[in-house]
Amino acid sequence: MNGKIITLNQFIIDRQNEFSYASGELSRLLSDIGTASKIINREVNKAGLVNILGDYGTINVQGEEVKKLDIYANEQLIAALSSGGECCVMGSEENDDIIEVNTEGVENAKYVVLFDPLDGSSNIDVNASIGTIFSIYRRISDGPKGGTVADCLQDGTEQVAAGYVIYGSSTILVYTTGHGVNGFTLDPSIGEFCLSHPDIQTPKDGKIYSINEGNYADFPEGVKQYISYCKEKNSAEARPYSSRYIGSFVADFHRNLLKGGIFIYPPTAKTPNGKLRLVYEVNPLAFLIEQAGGRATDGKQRVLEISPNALHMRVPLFIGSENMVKKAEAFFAVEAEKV
Ligand code: P6P
Repeated sequence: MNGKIITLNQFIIDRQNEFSYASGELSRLLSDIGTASKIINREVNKAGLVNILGDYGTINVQGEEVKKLDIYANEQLIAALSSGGECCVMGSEENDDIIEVNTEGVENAKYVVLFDPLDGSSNIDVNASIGTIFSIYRRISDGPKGGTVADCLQDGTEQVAAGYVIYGSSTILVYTTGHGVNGFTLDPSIGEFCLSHPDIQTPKDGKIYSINEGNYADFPEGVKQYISYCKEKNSAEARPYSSRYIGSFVADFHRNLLKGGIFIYPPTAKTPNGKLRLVYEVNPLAFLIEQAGGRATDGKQRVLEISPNALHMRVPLFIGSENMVKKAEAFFAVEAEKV
């Protein structure tokens, strides 16, 4: 990159001719998400110091204890997206129902944003990486009021943009508008996300598998057999692979995106449809991994082609390096046929 600093906002503007539909509005929307994530980052970095740790005391729609940072991150994103004027409706992991936006007096807001404001929040208190995930669609409902549930339940193939922010040893924003995947590292000294990972392509093969083996007893037989395959000694095929599982989807995804690997959250007795949510966790990262040359399925079909039937719908997930996901699907399919 010949040492020239390219900020996120410069990059968005330079590339906005890539999307024909309301390009200026989408640029502003992406920039607003970048700004909100800088504010979230500031609080995440202070979490150990400021009394915002600990459980907020409420239980969210997922039945999980809500940490104060979840609420804070949710509020920051809702505020940024509500005031920007580009968004007509939102969906959040933290809100049971859609969040309508008052679009009266606003040139009809053209976009829909779904997000998980702070994924992996159980890791907040132990200083492990956590992340924000977002997914952007065109509005399909007619104005003039705010958007509808139908706007929020479009197939993943309809996404116009998607990305995540990982709050880790550094804070990195990774996004796509369907023309490749690019990553930007926050430089705190200038308060800007700067292009650091241009045109990310994920390796077709990898040596890392990410799955919570604590649920092994409940896994489908095909998944158990794939795990055994990962553990087998076969030096010609660089096996056994390494097991890496942080318990924070964005962190596990980001490592596998850059190094190659597979992340699996299969059906279990406790989560018969898997744990991860299709609309605001799986679809955005599936859009990214396909743009980076990888693959994302529920073990059978592309997750981007699964039609959401509810805002918090869960799906099983196999995501990562194309050849690894295909191998896992083969084991999964053989055993599924026997059932
Ligand atoms: P388990 C965090 O709560 C999360 O939604 C993802 O970030 C993470 O990958 C997954 O759950 C971890 O779930 O059941 O392995 O603890």
